[in-house]
Amino acid sequence: MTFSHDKQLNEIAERVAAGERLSFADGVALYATNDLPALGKLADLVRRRRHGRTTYFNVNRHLNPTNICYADCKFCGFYRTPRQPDAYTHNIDDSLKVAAQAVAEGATELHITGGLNTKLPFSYFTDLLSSLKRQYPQLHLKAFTMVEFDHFAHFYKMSDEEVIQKLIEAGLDSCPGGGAEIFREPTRSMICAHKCNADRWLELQGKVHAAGLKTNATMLYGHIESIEDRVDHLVKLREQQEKSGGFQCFIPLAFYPPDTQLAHLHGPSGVDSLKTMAVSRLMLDNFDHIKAYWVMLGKRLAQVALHYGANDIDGTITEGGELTTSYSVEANNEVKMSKTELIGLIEDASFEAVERDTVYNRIDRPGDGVITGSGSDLVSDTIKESIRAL
Ligand code: V47
Repeated sequence: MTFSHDKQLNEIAERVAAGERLSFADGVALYATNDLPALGKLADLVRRRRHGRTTYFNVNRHLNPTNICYADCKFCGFYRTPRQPDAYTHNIDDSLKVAAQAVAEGATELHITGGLNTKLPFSYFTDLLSSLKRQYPQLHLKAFTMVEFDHFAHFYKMSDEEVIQKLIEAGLDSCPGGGAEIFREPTRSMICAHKCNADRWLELQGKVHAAGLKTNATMLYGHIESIEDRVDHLVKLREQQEKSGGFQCFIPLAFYPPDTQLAHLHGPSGVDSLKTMAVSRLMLDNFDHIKAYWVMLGKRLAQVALHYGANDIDGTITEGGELTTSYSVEANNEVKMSKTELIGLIEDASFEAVERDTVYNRIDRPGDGVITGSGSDLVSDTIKESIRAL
């Protein structure tokens, strides 16, 4: 029996089996296949070769210090102009309260990003980090996208290196992957004209990696971009990883249209999201981790995505308590999930749930019932054999 009825997918599968790097044309061909299960199987084999049955999750909390932003991105439902009634900027005490709640809920990480707010001095951000670090030294501070770094450098007239150094001195531990959107022009200018361009986003990533920090990368898909835009985005990330090597994780972000200037669009279908997860795993051969972000995918599709190349599942996970941040594709804008529910989703998909810290060290909490293990027994000797056996 052959791997797929899609001849081109079979050829690509052979090359994946041989450990060859896929080209831009291969990425486009992967998207074009109508054999979704075979595409998923191929991504799953690569995922299992790297991680076995392990699926990581992290107990974290998002903190958005301000929603005031001048960037006016067409896809964003979060930002406000300063005069809008629900515009806000947290003072440090407000942020410390969020951190206190996060710690009480067992979080090991705070994910901090916000709007480009020209009313704030740079010291607001360094004070925020240093206060959080002083009060909660156990919390990993994953903060600020490359778009925010670019804004800091221009607006506060500092070199990139100065910005990075001052934030690290204040307590910055790593950076999230936002602001990448879609790199290729003219799409990027059509959806986020006032954000830094792709070269700048990638240049800053290189500088942050050179300073010794790990970062993540994202891609916002399912709006006005083409398949070629997406594959170009993945190839650019792969090239940057070859140069600077500090990306730990890639997160494809499914566009959620309500309350945005693109609310007339539908967002990606389930099939499109699963294809995107699988193509990301196959193209990004130098990224260890591919994350399913359930807040945008929905819990059920995020669970299925674990069979399409994702080895990490993310979104605020809590032991309880009220959360009010952000918006979600889930019914009732549900942006939280208990640890028990998340572990259940992972195990129900036949994977092993492993709690991690931000930099992928395993966390074993006594008595929390997390089953750990490499799952290497389920990994075939070689991916080639697996494909041939099908
Ligand atoms: O850059 C904005 C995206 C990003 C919408 O690094 C939207 O671990 C969908 O980067 N529909 C910010 N997406 C979030 C982000 C992230 C999320 C989870 C984990 C990590 C990580 C990073 O959210 C933005 C943009 O691409 N976004 N608006 C929307 N309407």
